Amino acid sequence: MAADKPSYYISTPIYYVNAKPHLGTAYCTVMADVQARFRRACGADVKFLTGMDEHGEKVAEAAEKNGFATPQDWCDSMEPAFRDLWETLEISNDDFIRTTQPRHVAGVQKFLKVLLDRGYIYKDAYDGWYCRPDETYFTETQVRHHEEARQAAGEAPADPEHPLCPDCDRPLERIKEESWFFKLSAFEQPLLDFYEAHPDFIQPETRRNEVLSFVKGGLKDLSISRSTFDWGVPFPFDEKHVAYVWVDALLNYITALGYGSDDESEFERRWPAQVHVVGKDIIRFHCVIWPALLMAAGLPLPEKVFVHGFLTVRNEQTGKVEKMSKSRGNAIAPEEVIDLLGVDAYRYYFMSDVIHGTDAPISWGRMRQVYNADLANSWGNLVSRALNMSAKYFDGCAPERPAGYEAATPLKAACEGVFDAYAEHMAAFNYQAACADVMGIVEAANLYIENSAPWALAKDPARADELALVIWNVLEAIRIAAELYDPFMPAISAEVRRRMSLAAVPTRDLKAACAWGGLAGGQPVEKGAALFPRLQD
Ligand code: ME8
Repeated sequence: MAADKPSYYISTPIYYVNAKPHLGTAYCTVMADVQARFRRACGADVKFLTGMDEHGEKVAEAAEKNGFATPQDWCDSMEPAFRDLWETLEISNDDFIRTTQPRHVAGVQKFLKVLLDRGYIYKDAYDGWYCRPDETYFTETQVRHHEEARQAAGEAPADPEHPLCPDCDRPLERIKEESWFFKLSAFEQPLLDFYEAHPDFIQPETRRNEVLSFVKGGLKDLSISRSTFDWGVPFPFDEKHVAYVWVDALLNYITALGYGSDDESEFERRWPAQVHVVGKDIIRFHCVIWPALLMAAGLPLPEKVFVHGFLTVRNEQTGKVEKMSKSRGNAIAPEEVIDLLGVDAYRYYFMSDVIHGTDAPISWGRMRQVYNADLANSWGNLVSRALNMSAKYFDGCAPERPAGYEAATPLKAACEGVFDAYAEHMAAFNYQAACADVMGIVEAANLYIENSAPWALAKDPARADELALVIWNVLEAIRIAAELYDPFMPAISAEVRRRMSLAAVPTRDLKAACAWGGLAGGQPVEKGAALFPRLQD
């Protein structure tokens, strides 16, 4: 750990253990991974956290239904599904937190004590609506408004005993039990003041507006304990109660840094997080409840919550576009897409073709199209042609960096300034634009090859210097593009560098690596097999 480098702490949601990861969960995890890799390439001391959310009534029920002796056994049996997929997808997380780990339980208990000592929790009776699949409480008013909206849209009235969830439209349950409450209502104004003072806290802007209007609508105190089951973190001062699963889960972001342990130095060094990456379904938890809990505990708030949209699929029966989710039974397994595209192209497709703030329909046709156009025909083809020509004309090597390498060429012009634009797009999670920046280099290189026709130059010994300049220019552009593509396609970039006898690992100083002239030349190069074999339509 290098204390002189700035810490960059980034997280994904911790996923529910009851369902295996699918394209949606993988989408969020890859998105955070790309950012983590980019920040490392820029020299930051990155901590990238993901994990599993293991407590709650649903988990205890699933364990029983699946014939496991304990909920813990059930959670343990699910861990490989997550860890293995993340490894396959080249997810570079530095830590993997599970909410059943002692380090997490200790942190949650400390936090609850802090809330009690600071006067922000109290015991009362809860009587209200609860969505079990979403683990979310709803007020009478929220439920009534939703029902009115449904009926206004011509839908049949719901069973009054089980009105429908305002978020997911599944039946709610009435819950009556003694509960600890968090004084969320005390944070309405402090939250509004915070959003105003930190306009970048919630991104994109549309999501920010959604949160603002929710908070302005008024906040009610939140039930944060359950006493009718025991699969959760016990309240240290009232063992009959376990922490509400969301309060438990949100705290993972600090317990993973050692909050509540004997050594809180990492917590002190890395908190607050630079960004939590989450889907739009859990925006209120991350942008309202989490900041309020932190304020109540006297802790700083994360710098940013980046909210992405959903991958969607069309329901063949109803014709409606739905969120892809395991519980709706419409989820596509990541393995299916990996079989078609391979891992790096999978990552590239979801990161370059989906605008990360909005919902995106998934289509196999579009995946093929993007793969063939961007990867097979443009990037892969460029690498093959260039390495092939270099090996052929320069005796298995790259030409030496020519004396006039600093002179203006179309390719040098195409590479200059790209880092700045790319870095800005990456930092804003605008991966589509960042990939387009790199594609600009790739296209310029393919065009430059066409226009300078190295195959013709190679026939004329008097033009050997010109040939060396052209091939060196193309290899230099490939070197730069491979570094810029590395966060998206780490294995392919590593393979390109290997074929060019360059460093095995990506750069830690991306800006410097993108400066024109870095390729010394003279080293062996290898054409190798096609990086992206063309897919049939
Ligand atoms: O909510 N498209 O866990 P979860 C895009 N345990 N992203 C999707 C998606 C889709 N169709 N479906 C899921 C939980 N996701 C809690 C989180 S954090 C303290 C606790 C992604 O397993 C998206 O990022 O339901 C969403 O927010 C997350 O998975 C929810 O995962």
